[in-house]
Amino acid sequence: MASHPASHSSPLHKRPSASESIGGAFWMFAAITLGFLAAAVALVAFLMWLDARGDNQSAAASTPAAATAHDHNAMSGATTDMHAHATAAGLESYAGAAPANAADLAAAHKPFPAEMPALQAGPLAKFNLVLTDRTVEVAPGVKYSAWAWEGGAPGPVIHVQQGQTVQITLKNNGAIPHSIDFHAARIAPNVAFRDVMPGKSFTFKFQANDPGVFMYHCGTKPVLMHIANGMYGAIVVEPKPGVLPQADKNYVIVASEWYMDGDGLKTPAEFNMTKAHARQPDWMTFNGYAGQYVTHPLTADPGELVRFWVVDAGPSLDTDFHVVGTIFNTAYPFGDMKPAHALHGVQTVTVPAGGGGVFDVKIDDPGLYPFVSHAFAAVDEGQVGLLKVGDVEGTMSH
Ligand SMILES: [Cu+2]
Repeated sequence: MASHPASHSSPLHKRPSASESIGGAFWMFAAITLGFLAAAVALVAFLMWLDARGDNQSAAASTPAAATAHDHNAMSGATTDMHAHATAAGLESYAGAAPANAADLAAAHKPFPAEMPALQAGPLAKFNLVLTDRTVEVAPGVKYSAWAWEGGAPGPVIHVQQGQTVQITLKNNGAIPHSIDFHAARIAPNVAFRDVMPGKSFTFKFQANDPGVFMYHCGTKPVLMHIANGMYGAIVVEPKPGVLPQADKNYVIVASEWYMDGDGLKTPAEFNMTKAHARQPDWMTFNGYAGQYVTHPLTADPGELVRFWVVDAGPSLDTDFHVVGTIFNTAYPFGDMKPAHALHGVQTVTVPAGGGGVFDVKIDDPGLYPFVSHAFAAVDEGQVGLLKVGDVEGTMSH
């Protein structure tokens, strides 16, 4: 794990402001969190930033996180400590579990593509979705025996334009019946969302008249288990042209929780219903893998309009979406895309389980801007990424 020269973190030093003076505690939390995620270089940047401020108190308090980042064995020790005080009947936490080579695994991980795919031309957009039982990774070295999609969890991002007819073909390659429920549809669920037997396919259509970003998921009972096992994804119904300002970058983020019966390091973990009912996840992720956009940041150029299309798949916890270092220029709470209903200049917006939200930011100063669920247990458990604005260094990917 290489350390990086001080100059790499210089964008973080720019323009000290009043907001930085109240941000010390926040950055301490962020540093600790990123340590668990083995985002060593981001940490180094944070620590250098703290050092540069001459804030001895903050720097001293961050030392354990720094040790964690530089010493894999120390990381394992921290994990053990975390377990010790998080044990209750049936609720032992595996949050933060990590193998010795977690940092290497995080760097080698191919991130889920957050970039919104292109539209299909014409009035009909067709999509093939394949459900399958497979092992996925939800954090570096942490395996989970999922009911998911060919590509893992979440399922592929579906992008259509308001007014298009959407044709979905669901193929069930899993071992038990599954189904698919599209929140973007106004359609009889007993017909369109019915169970599909193993080995069978089912096709249905709906017209995407309501713009926004919506969840799709398996709706077979117990739904809690089917969603928690990975059977969810996002569909973006883009408003008709001219309704929204043109975005330079469009990123789709699906938040979710993982409830595990083991740490997943040696053998894949499986679903734990007791924890799911208690709403005590082990990991919380953006696009299925803890901290993947810390090591592989999303990018934008300074001054570009970046639009986040966020779905919270749950199954049970909300996501409080926030971008550190900026303020939403425009927020479309709940995915209501009417410009007259939008909010401006707000800091954090809740995306409810089973709901969506759309967020525009425009950042002029180059730097690394974390995006998080600001319900901070979620950050510790993996709902954190970086938006890299401009040509700055200081990430794990280089
Ligand atoms: Cu299912």
